[in-house]
Amino acid sequence: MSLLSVPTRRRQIYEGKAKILYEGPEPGTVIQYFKDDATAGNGAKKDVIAGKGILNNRISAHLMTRLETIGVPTHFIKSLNMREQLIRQVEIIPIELVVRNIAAGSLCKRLGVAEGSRMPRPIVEFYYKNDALGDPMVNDDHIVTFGWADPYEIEEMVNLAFRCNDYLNGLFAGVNLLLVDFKLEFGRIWGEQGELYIVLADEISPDNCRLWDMKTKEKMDKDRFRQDLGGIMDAYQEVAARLGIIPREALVSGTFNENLMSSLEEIENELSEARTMRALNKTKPKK
Ligand code: AIR
Ligand code: ASP
Repeated sequence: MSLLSVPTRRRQIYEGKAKILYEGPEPGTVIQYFKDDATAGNGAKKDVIAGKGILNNRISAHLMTRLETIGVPTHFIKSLNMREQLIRQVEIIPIELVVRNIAAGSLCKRLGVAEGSRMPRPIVEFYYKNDALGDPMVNDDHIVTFGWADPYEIEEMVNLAFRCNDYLNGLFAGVNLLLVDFKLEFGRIWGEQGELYIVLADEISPDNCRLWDMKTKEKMDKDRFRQDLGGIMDAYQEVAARLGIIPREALVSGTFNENLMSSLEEIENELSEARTMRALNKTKPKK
């Protein structure tokens, strides 16, 4: 057992449906722990999918690191172990941004559009992040009027969401996956002079992206759980394998090879070290 996997006593800041946040080692940092819990219908449906947290931790670390390379600021600092990542402490903006390229899910239910129809341009929707209310859809007037975010913040979030969409569409298409839609959350960080930064937060994984196989249109995301299609772990593992973050040898149908996965921590941290260097060069230019 590596040192990293020995549980330590830490203060828990928050427990959500799929993740737990703990106080980080330094001020301004937080440890994000990925649970195996899956919920749908605002918690009405619940299960534990062994290994899901490990895959989502890896997939999210990978995608956030890639997004940093195109200049999208994120909360991700580095992977710590199979289930945990070090992130920047942010104040979460209570708005979920959903970007849709192809009609699916609640859009089809609400508007009677056929699942699978491609929209002429991507659609962005806002939802108020509030479990008690079931995350209702809102517009920018609601967001500003109720003080959840100001117009500049909304503009920045929408711009970042479109950049993520462009980049992730290409990245997934490269591995024969169709990015149908996805949900993003953003957070605020204040700099030393009181300046505000909006950064991508939460996670990007098959829990909050709809991903279909390009050819067969097979669903490879949380809809397998929501719609009782089975094969959730196989689908999540296939996504990770196609992205090149777990080797095909690590795939075991219906479960996962924990030993092989733990040997992959180094890969992710090589990536995040490269990212840290880029960030340093940017904030501390040589004079
Ligand atoms: N989503 C929204 N709330 C929670 C999540 N995970 C994601 C879904 C889907 C997109 O947002 O995973 O990718 C749109 O969801 P829906 O249900 O509005 O169609
Ligand atoms: N995560 C939300 C829930 O637990 C919505 C979903 O993903 O379906 O209900």
